[in-house]
Amino acid sequence: GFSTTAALEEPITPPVRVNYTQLLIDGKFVDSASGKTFPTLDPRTGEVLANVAEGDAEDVNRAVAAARKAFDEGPWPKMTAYERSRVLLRFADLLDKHTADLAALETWNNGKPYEQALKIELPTVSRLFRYYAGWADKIHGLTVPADGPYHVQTLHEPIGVAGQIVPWNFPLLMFAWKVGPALATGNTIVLKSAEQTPLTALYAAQLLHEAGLPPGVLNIVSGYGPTAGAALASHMDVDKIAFTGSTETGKIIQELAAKSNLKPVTLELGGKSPFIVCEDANIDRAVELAHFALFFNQGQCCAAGSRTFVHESVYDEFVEKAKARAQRRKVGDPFQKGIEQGPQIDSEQFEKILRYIKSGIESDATLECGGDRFGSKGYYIQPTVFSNVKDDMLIAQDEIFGPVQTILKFKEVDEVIQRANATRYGLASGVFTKNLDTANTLTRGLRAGTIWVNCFDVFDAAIPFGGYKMSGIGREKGIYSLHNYLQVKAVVTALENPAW
Ligand code: TXE
Repeated sequence: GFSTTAALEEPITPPVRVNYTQLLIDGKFVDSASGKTFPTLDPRTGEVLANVAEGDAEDVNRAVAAARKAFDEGPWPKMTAYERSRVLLRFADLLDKHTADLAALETWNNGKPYEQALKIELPTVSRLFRYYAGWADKIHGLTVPADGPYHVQTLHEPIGVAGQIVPWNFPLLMFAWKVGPALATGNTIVLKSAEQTPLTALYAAQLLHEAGLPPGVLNIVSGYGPTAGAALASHMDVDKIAFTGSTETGKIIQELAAKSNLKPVTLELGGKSPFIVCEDANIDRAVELAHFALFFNQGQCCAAGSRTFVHESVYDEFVEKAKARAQRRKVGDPFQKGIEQGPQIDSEQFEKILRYIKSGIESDATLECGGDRFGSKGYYIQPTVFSNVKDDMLIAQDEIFGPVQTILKFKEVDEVIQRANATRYGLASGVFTKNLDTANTLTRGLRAGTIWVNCFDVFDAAIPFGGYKMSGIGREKGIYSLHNYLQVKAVVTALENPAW
């Protein structure tokens, strides 16, 4: 029951222009060494939005050299932590001032609803920088009571030049998760944005410089993974690499890090997160939350609740309501008011999702609604719901990364724990129950980095996030992320007078 809206055929002109398209190296916007550019697209139409400087190994070399110099010669790592925090706070204020333009550019380049970018994501980004500004001057080591006549202390020092590779699903938020803790701890950075969405990282980095960031501290190289990304991961002068993206690419990153200089690696990878609805749950709320857990951001969330397990006693009612909710989902031009779902990011993801939908239809799963593209232009997909999904079906195993909800049936709590854990992933889980004992059994039994109980996608800056198993290594956000960017130095000083 979908029809193409006029807005889909005639995209709304966004209230913003593309302001920066060059690489940002040593505080200056520059062309790539090769002079090459690549097109970045408007996912509403697939048309070219802007041509962006294409960085590769040589540009990564230039950027790393600038970051190295800024680290070794300062002032950034040697500045008082209070001064660093002031830069981050001024940046957060600038983000708030530019929030409408940044949100519009994010929507234009990514396809996410403008209201979502404006009201949810941008405030989360500036909040995160304020959170890490608060940490900057509260990082300190320990005095250690060792045996013998020694005074022992640990110094927590910045790790050096951080390489950061981010994906396209939340371009600014992923920029924030990476850049916030690395700057608060006094590191310098070379960040490679995703080739699909290079624009807002350049804009934000420019604002950081306006806030007083010294040149060379944050360098942005736009470009492709196998060229610019691989050069960064394998660079001998990069001291740490942080990556968010697919599990396949995460393996490559770790391999490149190992084969070069053994730089420590943090990885935030894919997921197939269970969303478990117990028999005592408030069904209407569970339906709404399960819908949000899967369909938010066009289904392009690493934490998406992409296996909806529903207790058999409420299964039929749940499926009926989940289908009705998906059919009510407002799909259309993301700049239009009230739109809940825009286009997928690009043709590759669009085709991938349609292939999974086809595989679901060809299996014994029941297609409740959706199942095809939406409209005839751009990368829009109908909100799709499958019921009667079995654990061994491809749609229940692989990360689809699109608006495709799969609903499975369960009977016992122990059984659902075992089935929920029977995946190579372990990123997040949702648990919906009013029974405290059931909730406790599930939160202890599920093997995942985050368990949301009677809520989902709560991404406060203070809450650590990351994966068990093949969903990743390490944690981002909160106090945990600071440690990704710190070295521990033990200083052992002999005491002259053993009596001390
Ligand atoms: O991811 P890639 P893609 C999942 C999701 C999606 C699938 C593929 O299932 O359908 O991954 O998406 C850079 N060396 N997620 O192809 O390739 C790349 O340029 C160094 C989950 O977009 O992992 C980009 O900046 N870097 C996810 C970043 O890696 C390389 C978010 C992510 O791209 C590289 C995105 C290489 N050899 C996709 N190859 C999440 N966890 O949220 C690519 N890159």
